[in-house]
Amino acid sequence: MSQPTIIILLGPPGAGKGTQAGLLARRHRFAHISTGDLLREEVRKGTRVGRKVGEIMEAGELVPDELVGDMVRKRIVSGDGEKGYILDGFPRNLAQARYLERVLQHVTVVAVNMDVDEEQLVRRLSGRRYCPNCGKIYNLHLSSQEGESCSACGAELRQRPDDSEEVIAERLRVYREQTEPVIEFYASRRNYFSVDGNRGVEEVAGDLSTIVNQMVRENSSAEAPLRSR
Ligand code: B4P
Repeated sequence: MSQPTIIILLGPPGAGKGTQAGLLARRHRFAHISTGDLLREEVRKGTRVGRKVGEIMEAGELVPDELVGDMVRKRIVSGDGEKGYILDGFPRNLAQARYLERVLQHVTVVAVNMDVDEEQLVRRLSGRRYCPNCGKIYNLHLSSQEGESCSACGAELRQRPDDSEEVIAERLRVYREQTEPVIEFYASRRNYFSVDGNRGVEEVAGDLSTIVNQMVRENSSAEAPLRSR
């Protein structure tokens, strides 16, 4: 059996990482690991850690590296992604990138940066809504969206607390300061790609699928098992 491929989606908040990771995971039968979703689940459970995480996210800051790194490592070594994993939102700073490199050995890592203009990011984030009942994501600026209720279950849509104008500005500042250097980290390694994320969802998905197909093909002859430490 070939070893799993790890696809890392890089890009600023609102670049469409979550949207594209979901599509790619379904189309290519990869496991989708979204650190944002894992953290929001922790908040929803209302644990002590969850309450602390909630405060950090609502301020637009990054949650401590050890907590997020451990969540990702556990999920990868669980082995649920037979073909591979799509990492959405991780790594978000250089410490997380170095951690991932340390824990994953003999695994093909592919990093794809989704490049999107700032004006477009703010528009997307401020228009994002979610269904508190079934979790479906919407965007008020996408023409297919009508009204403010969920087309799947009818619940009233909500805005994430970190999608307010003030918090968006802080998240973009944190991105420029801490996450942008991660692009350089991967650009100097093998298997780095960049796609124009300003286009429509399907166009971007087409480019990403081409990359995934190419990398899975190249990786299919590898025999080494996934190793983590
Ligand atoms: P995340 O949940 O990762 O979310 P995001 O960066 O806001 O959005 P993403 O890029 O996934 O955009 P999406 O597809 O939803 O992070 C939230 C917070 O969690 C962080 O601020 C931080 O506090 C914490 N966190 C997460 N990971 C962490 C880590 N590793 N370390 C520390 N802290 C961490 O798209 C946005 C909107 O645009 C949607 O409404 C979508 O419908 C729309 N859209 C998508 N693609 C589009 C397109 N092509 N055209 C038009 N609209 C589009």
